[in-house]
Amino acid sequence: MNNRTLAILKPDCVRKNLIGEVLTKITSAGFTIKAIKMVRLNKDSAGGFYEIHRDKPFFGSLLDYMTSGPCIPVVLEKENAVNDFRTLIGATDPAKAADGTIRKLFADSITQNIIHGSDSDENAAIEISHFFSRKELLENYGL
Ligand code: IDP
Ligand code: MG
Repeated sequence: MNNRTLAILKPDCVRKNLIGEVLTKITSAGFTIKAIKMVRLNKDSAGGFYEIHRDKPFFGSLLDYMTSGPCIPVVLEKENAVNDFRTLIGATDPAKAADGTIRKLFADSITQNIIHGSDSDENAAIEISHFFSRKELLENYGL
């Protein structure tokens, strides 16, 4: 499926009361919200999600951040969803993100950078299943 990606409105996005503004940026850019909920990650689930970064020096602070409060996983649909969404959110480090991107507009630091976006179609499918079971996608969201 090349038309879906997983976004996460990260805990700083929720804390800063930016849920509405960020979702408006996303839908204004042509994405459709297909599934959404608020969840609190624990260290195990956040560690599983970011398994690829386990050996990085920032892994501990990444887990502290991602478990610091509720976050909002969102399944988004659009043609070329993965690449277009990465463009919309901007570079990992907000200081390096292009003008008008979500991270440039709203993020404070390279760790607390407001939002996640999948980096490939394969990872989008894996990441969607991290938050939404097949049964849930079918029964709650008609996906
Ligand atoms: P991405 O979110 O733009 O795909 P990744 O390299 O996959 O960036 O890193 C995952 C998350 O880990 C980032 O969004 C950010 O929250 C955090 N992170 C990445 N690189 C650094 C770093 O160099 N220092 C601190 N935190 C980082
Ligand atoms: Mg990444």
